[in-house]
Amino acid sequence: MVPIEKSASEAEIEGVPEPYALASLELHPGRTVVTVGRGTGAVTFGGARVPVVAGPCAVESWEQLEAVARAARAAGARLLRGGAFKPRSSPYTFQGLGEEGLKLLARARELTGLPVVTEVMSPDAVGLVAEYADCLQIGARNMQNYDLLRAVGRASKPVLLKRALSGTIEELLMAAEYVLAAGNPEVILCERGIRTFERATRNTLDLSAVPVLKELTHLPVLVDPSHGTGKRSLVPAMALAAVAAGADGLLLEVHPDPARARSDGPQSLTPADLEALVPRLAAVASAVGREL
Ligand SMILES: [Mn+2]
Repeated sequence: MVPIEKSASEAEIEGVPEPYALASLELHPGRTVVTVGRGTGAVTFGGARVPVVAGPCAVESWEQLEAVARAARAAGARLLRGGAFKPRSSPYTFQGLGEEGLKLLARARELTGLPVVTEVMSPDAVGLVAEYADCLQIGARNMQNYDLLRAVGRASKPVLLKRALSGTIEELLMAAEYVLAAGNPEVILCERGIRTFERATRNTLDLSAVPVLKELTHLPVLVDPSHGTGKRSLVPAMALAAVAAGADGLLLEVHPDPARARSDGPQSLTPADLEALVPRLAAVASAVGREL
């Protein structure tokens, strides 16, 4: 049993009515800019730029990852995503390559210079994933896994925290608070669609969460239109809308051969789709005073 550490800030936040005092904009001077990666490849979230994070849902093989990584780099993406540990809805579908997938991600970073973000599913695996990844992703299904939130809160890598399928904005901020309170100030939030009655899309992408979060927190906010819609044809429109709404970055699933993807093929862009989308995103970013 890991002892629960008291945060250093506990005293100063005493008496503060908000349940997410550290994440709150009201109690924080200015916006937080989170830097992922080091050196020339370092990418910032929460500043003037709106970086694109691209990559496959799951790392399947070196051939697949290399193709996506090269395409992502060429199209202007700044960070490579890819799942090595996959929390799948069915226990009988592809669960990821595990540590082998992490090694492939590190190899892809070496090849392209793009930092990598990948999901960590259990507190025990945080050390391992942090050895390879530049940013630790907490998946939607783990947004309220408090042991895991505390564990990444003790890590020295930035955290990308995805909103739960049925998580409210306040619950998302309280989840972020766990990471911050455990001592890690580098948290990036991600809206990825919520579960509603609507079945035309896989989830309902809550773009209003972006301006709402901007009013409530100083943390950067990403949008994932791939999981948000579940359909390739809808991803570009919602990606453009996300940038217009003030998102601090985009998370896009890209696969060299979506029809053969081992997970989330129907929502994955092809490299050509990504290449066509990026200049349009840059135009919208420019229209709202940002740049890609
Ligand atoms: Mn996926």
